Amino acid sequence: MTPDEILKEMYDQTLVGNGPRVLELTHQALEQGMEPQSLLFDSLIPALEEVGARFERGDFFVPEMLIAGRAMAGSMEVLRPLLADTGVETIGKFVMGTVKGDVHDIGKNLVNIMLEGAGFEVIDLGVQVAPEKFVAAIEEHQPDIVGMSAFLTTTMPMFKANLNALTKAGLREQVIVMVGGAPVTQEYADAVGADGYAADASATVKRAKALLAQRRAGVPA
Ligand code: B1M
Repeated sequence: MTPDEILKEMYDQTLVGNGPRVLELTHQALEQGMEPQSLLFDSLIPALEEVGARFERGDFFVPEMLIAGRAMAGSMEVLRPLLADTGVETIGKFVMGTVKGDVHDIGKNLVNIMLEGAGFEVIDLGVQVAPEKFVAAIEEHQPDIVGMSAFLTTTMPMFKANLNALTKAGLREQVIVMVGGAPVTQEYADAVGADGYAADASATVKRAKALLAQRRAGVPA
């Protein structure tokens, strides 16, 4: 198969949630020397975007979203070490989690992979992370940055609840707070009082590095 044929079939098979075939194509693509980034950005992510569009139109339902998500996650397990293993020095510590009430984790996991690839040590708290769990993790790990993902308009308000919990615990000033997720915008991030927002995984890395450099230079975020 040519690289274009692989990307096309991987897209189609992710769309229908054929995990075993997506995994097979992932291995085949890598054996042929294709770039892991290309599999992600030219096939897997566009496929999930289409899944979302079909869900909105009522052509797909939750089970279809679930199996498509699983198909992508299976491939990401193979891609993870290739994307993250750049051998760079640790540049900072990042605590990351999806907010309470929200089970989406594919986007968060992709952000984690990119952060690790850029040299951040990432402590992943998983999904449905309650405010008190963010507080406990900051106390335990003393990260430079805490990252919160929300993928539903109904769970975005948890950012504010988390920030309030950090303030109450006396931790707000010691940690940079970044937020993100499909429905989140810069305006929303500003409104809840987060220090940083990014729209996708590579933008998160850029923004995290810039915020860290600012903080280390003594400039408030
Ligand atoms: Co759900 N879901 N889902 N879903 N799901 C969305 C998010 C939705 C947009 C679909 C749609 O309607 N078009 C919609 C939300 C609408 C809204 O509120 N605005 C939706 C809905 C409605 C729901 C349910 C409510 C459905 C239902 O039950 N009726 C339900 C909610 C469950 C819950 O959480 N309580 C639900 C459930 C699910 C599944 C479990 C079936 C599954 C999740 C599987 C999993 O994650 N393990 C699922 C899926 C797969 C999706 C879609 C199709 C794909 C999500 C995804 O992985 N995208 C999604 C549609 C879509 O996004 N187009 C949808 C690929 C991923 C790489 O992108 O997640 O955007 P993304 O992550 C990006 C950025 O957001 C950013 O970087 C990431 C990488 O580039 N980013 C950050 C993420 N975190 C960041 C943090 C940062 C910075 C950037 O700083 C800290």
